[in-house]
Amino acid sequence: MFMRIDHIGIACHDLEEKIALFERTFELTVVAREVNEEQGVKEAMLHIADGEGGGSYIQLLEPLSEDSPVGKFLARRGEGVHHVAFGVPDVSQAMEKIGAKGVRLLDERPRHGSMGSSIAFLHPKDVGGMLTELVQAAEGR
Ligand code: CMX
Ligand code: CO
Repeated sequence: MFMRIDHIGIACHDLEEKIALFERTFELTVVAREVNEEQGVKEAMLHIADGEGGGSYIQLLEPLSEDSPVGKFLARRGEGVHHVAFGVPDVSQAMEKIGAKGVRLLDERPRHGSMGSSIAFLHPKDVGGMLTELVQAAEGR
């Protein structure tokens, strides 16, 4: 069902500072910057590799407010890995399949993700404590 790891989401207080750190340390390149009001984040995607079905990235996330998912995470746990996103060919189909196994879906329907993708989240408590995102990349990416 999963094609690949699409991205690892990392929560941070200062997006510009962490972009500079990841560029300097791993020689990665920022390929997209976005504000996603619905998800409550300002974010940057840093490209790692291309593969069958799409690329893989590091997603750096700065919260837009303290009561957003990433804002709450930072207050409780501090900076670090926030979620893992799996690339799937069809996000609605993956939601249906995984939901039928008793895993709680945090989204009733797919939402807008980075770079034109469609995304949905699974409850971390139902998948071993790892907040999990399903990503269907935009056509042609
Ligand atoms: N990873 C692992 N566990 C997490 C977690 C995370 N990122 N966030 C919360 N949890 C845990 C909490 O520690 C808590 O555990 P305990 O009960 O043992 O303390 C439990 O989940 C429930 O937490 P909560 O108090 O209900 O936490 P929130 O109200 O913050 O909700 C969650 C958590 C996952 C439902 C919410 O963050 C959510 O809906 N996330 C999906 C959307 C999102 O994260 N968007 C930002 C990224 C956007 C993008 O990638 O594009
Ligand atoms: Co993500």
